[in-house]
Amino acid sequence: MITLALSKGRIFEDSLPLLKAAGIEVLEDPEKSRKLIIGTTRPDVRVVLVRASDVPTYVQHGGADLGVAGLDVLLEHGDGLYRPLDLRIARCRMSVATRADFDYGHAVRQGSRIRVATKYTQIARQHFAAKGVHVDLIKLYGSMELAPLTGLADAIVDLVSTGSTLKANNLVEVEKVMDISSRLVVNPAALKLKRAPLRALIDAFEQAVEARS
Ligand code: PRT
Ligand code: MG
Repeated sequence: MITLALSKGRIFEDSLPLLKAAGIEVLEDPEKSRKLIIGTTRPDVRVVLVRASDVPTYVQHGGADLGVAGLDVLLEHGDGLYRPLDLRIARCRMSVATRADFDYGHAVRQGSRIRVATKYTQIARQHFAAKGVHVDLIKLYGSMELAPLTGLADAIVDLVSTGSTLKANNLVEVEKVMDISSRLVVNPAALKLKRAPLRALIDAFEQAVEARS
């Protein structure tokens, strides 16, 4: 049995066409069913539904053989996964945003100090360290847009897609940190034990990604 970990929402939706190209269709709609394990048209392939940020944990510890997770989630999780393939789905960018009246250019001079609220502390720490800026990181789990508006922080580091969430909260995107897309990650031990079927699946995904771009 091959177990694929996906999260509900955009990653699940965007993975469906890739699965289909690999000859796999899921037998249930996770938005309608409460099931966490979903069968597929391939009797030896099943999908487990987990929180987006739990995908690397499932794959790393063998709860799933492979999974799809955003680069943001993978960078925050750290190492321990074989990361073979950029699926180019669920694309967005990681950016710094501030209030419009905040002088970001002045705040990020070499040696200065800035307060940044984010869910993505590893990515943010790395980004400001590379600029030589001291950063006081404030870990949040959601509604980051509130932080600059309430005075909790000078800036946020968050994912941006259309930009409408920032706009609705009068925040300005002042710097792109990196482009984000989702990756197929594989458990290294599973890749040895189930080499042939996993390799075939990864190759099929790869061809589907190539065909779409
Ligand atoms: O929701 P949950 O806490 O379970 O987990 P999650 O939020 O990590 O999952 P999900 O499904 O929302 O996101 C899964 C992955 O999709 C992320 O890890 C990203 O790699 C990717 N992705 C792509 C996004 C977006 N686009 C995106 N726009 N993830 C989140 N957003 C959010 C963003 O955080 C912000 O709040 O959408 C808002 C901004 O959107 P715009 O269009 O207003 O700019
Ligand atoms: Mg979400």
